[in-house]
Amino acid sequence: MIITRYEQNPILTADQVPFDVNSIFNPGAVKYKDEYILVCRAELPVGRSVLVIARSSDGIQFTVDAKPCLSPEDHGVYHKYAAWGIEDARVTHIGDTFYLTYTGYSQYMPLIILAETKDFVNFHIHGPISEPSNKDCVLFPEKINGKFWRIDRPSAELRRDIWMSSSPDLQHWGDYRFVMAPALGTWETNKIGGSTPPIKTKDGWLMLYHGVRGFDISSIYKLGALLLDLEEPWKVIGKTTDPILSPMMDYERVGDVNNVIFANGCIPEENGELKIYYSGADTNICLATVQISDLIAACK
Ligand code: BMA
Repeated sequence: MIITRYEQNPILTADQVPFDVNSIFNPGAVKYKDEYILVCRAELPVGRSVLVIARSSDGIQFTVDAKPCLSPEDHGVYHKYAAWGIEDARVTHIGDTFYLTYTGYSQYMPLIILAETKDFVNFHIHGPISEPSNKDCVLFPEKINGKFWRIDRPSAELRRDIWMSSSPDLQHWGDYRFVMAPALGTWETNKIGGSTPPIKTKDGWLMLYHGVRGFDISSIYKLGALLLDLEEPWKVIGKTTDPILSPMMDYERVGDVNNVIFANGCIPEENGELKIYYSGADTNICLATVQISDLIAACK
């Protein structure tokens, strides 16, 4: 399968952020009114993250907003669940609203927080939609059989599997179902998690996921893809065996956390190309492109 890194990667680094940060990485991605929007995680020098928007007209050259769009302090009564930072937003367009699902990190351990915006200027925070420990939540962009669905990754003792659940209103969740476990003894043997919100194709829901192999001194994060049944989305109907993107370039190998490729946003284009916004080594933002049809073929 042909996946192409943008030649001038990384496309965004800390020196392009107009306020003091240690790093900018792990962006959610969406198109809004002909603009490419990245909802990026910016780690402040103190070591806690906020979310900040970067905007672009061509999907390659981005300008970062002067201020964060969401900070732990914005969370009111829920602040204590986000006090150590907010991380890794996934953005899903449902109807006329963009929903953000992100990690709230605190002494209570990671949990999932839901917020929404209609214009990427004003945001409304709904609050936690899981207990800890849970992260990597992606929403499906439309109702399936009359209900909203999400994928997440609860952490149970010794298990890091992908699960899903449904909701009538995006706030109250139930109908929990197991989706997929790591393929043991492979690149994803230790844990997996949903990366990007599922894209509807005639062959199924196409979703990127990440897999981790842990070693004594480090872990290696790689990216894979899977296909879920359109009507019964807890059924995995296809999956890449090999990773589609593995740390290889210096900007993926060396950084705050070495050997990490992590993606939580991608944008499908009308010409069939998928723009994958990903981060190298928890330090920067990069771009890779692939044909959606190639990705689907690789899942089968
Ligand atoms: C995961 C998340 C990501 C991070 C990755 C690699 O658990 O915390 O934010 O990119 O680890 O360090």
